[in-house]
Amino acid sequence: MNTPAWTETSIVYEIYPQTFYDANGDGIGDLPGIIAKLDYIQSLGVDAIWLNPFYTSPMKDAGYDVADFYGVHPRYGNLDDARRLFAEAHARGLRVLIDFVPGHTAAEHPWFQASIEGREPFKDWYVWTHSAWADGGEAWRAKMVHGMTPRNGNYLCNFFAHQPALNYGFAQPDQEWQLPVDHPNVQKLWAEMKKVQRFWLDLGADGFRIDMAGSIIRQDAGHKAIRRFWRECREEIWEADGRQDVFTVAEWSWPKAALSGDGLHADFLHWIPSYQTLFRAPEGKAFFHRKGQGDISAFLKDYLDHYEASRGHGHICIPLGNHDMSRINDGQSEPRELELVHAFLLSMPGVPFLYYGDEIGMRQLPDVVPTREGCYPTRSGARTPMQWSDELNAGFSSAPAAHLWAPVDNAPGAPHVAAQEKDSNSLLQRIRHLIAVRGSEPALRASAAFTPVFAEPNAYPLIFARGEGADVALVLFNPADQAVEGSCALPAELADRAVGQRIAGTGAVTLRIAEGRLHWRAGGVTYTIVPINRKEA
Ligand SMILES: [Ca+2]
Repeated sequence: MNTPAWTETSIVYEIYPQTFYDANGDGIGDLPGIIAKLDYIQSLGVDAIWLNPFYTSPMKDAGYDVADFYGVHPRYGNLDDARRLFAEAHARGLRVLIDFVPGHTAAEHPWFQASIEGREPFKDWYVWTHSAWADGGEAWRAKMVHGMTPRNGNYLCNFFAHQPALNYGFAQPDQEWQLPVDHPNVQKLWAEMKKVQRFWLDLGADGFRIDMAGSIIRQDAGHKAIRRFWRECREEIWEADGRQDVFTVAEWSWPKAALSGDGLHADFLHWIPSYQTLFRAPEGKAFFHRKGQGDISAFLKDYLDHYEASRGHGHICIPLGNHDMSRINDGQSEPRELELVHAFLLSMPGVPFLYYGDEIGMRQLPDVVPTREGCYPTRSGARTPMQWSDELNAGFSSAPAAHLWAPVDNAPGAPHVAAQEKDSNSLLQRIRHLIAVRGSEPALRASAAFTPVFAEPNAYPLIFARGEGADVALVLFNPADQAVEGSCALPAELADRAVGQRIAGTGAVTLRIAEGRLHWRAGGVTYTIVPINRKEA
């Protein structure tokens, strides 16, 4: 496997720094606050954390608009705090992935200001047309920003207009303003962005979640140039200077392109239409919904397509949630449903990523949350402060509520850590158990085989097998709120086995193997993870 060995059993916990824990009482979470909560994170049983950006930034996109890749925004702390966070995490056996945002900068970045002024080499570090009257033609027009600078040209932006795209070159340039990837100034940007990575690894970071990793090089049919960039990063930075365990996960969402075995180690899979059919389809049409009107087949077809093409080259990570999506708890979810989706996250191949607060069932807040720093709905309702206790501001901050970066969910019954720590059957405790099972069960390792057993269109349950040889587990999910019963033929490799004791699950589920067939009976909203062993000869 072309991934660091530690990722085989690893789970990553995503932290949104501004709303995790506020150590100095100014209403905004910070790096010392994360350090203060490392014991809690360790207690979950996760192996690593991913921090959303904490770079110097004008904060028009909550830090995804970087003004200095080598600096920490003062509201989060400073470089010494970052260094201490890495060291304190390592002391607890936790690794730290930071967000690397290679595709663009803030318009306030000194490089962009130098680019506007036409200074070498920065003049070519952003994508400019050659005249303020040239919009680049139909393919580019929509993302060209006009009339905002004195430079006689228009610049390409990636997302918001204040995020000018960095210029990694065009693999097949076809207009005069499009520079090739081997243009000397473009290559100087490549070198600089490798230097950024080396800087943070030297400071103690263990890897990167890479923002929009698939789109930094343009007109790149077959993804050859972009794979070259990430391969060079791996050779020259991630695996250089004695480093062995650096882990990178792409926000690309096309694993069969992203994972080549010699570049990026992992890719999220969430920007495909069928992802929506898993958890968030409207009107209860998601597969994981108690209405039982979902269909797993579209997602599974896409998943297997990427899985088979990328197997052995890296991990596919299916997030339940992140800072860009609505929370998995839409406000209607029951704890047993939330346990089920986490069991899915923790039983699929790849590296599971857990979004802060989902482990206690924090709710998506309605769109009344004020827009701040580019957090438009529905992002805003998923970025509210972590709920630690029933104290002031749910224990997130000692600041007056009006000073908080985002409002706290203070509805009656809003979940918090302190209460769930005391309840042995809470969602938090059940997810802790699942994390422990995931970490110790060979059949659930990241690259252990995935074999669908029963996954029919418009039907429940979903049953698949993980692992091979001596270590195989069957996993069944029945998210529908009605019992199911049935049977199907098993693949030959699985047919001559006996069902063992279940290692995780909820509700009444029975599985039986007889004469090469699997028979199941499962109550509503249930799941089971159970080893199946070869029969004694
Ligand atoms: Ca603070």
